[in-house]
Amino acid sequence: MRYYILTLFPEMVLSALTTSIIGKAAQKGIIGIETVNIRDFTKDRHQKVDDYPYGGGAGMVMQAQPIYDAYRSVAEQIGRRPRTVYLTPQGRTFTQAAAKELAQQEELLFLCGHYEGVDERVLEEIVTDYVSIGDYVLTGGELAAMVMVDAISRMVPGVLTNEESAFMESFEGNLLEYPQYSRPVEWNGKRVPDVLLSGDHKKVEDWRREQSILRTREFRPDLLRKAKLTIREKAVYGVNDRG
Ligand code: 6GU
Repeated sequence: MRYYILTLFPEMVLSALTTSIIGKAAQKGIIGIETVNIRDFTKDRHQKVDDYPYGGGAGMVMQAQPIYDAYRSVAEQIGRRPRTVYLTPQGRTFTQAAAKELAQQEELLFLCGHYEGVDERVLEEIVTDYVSIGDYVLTGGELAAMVMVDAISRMVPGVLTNEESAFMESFEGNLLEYPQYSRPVEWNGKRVPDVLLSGDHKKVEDWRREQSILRTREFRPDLLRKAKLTIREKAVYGVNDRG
């Protein structure tokens, strides 16, 4: 997987993506992360990349030409037009399923917008996917691109260790994570649940499963309706198709 991130703030994007698990994967060459500074492609004498919106109104609009030329430099380098994601609150909401699907690509290009928007004509020319990371508004697409690169990279073979992937798999199936405890057995007057000290693996597994279901029912009843529960679990926890 190689990522190409078109942005006016390459340092911001690289600061997060050269650190921790994603940074390690990049160092090992399992993923590649390349930022492309849109400003490097302006033909404006004053290095401007934005202008006033036709029709009036507040804010500035990022112009088509620098973005298109930045995109073309990437397409030429890789010899084809890459899957191109435009980060926008008007896009389809990013999900784990979308992360898995995008992780199958050889390369992904992310276009990070700023100001009030991007000239529609260049979007029509290059964008294959309009994606939002949730129902709130950010000042720019960079943080959203960073979120997506993190979530997608976890799905790329070799990025997580075996232990990390096994841990993750136990939380699949639309259930939230069970609570975790470590030493000491008593902290701040609170004890670790006895079952976790019992050494009975079957009991521990059953307790964790129950905790996952109870938490999901409390915090994300919408997920519980999609979760894979046994008929018995549905009866015990009072889950039906309406939740
Ligand atoms: Cl993808 N971009 C921006 N600018 N704001 C957002 C977003 C994306 N997703 C939610 N809010």
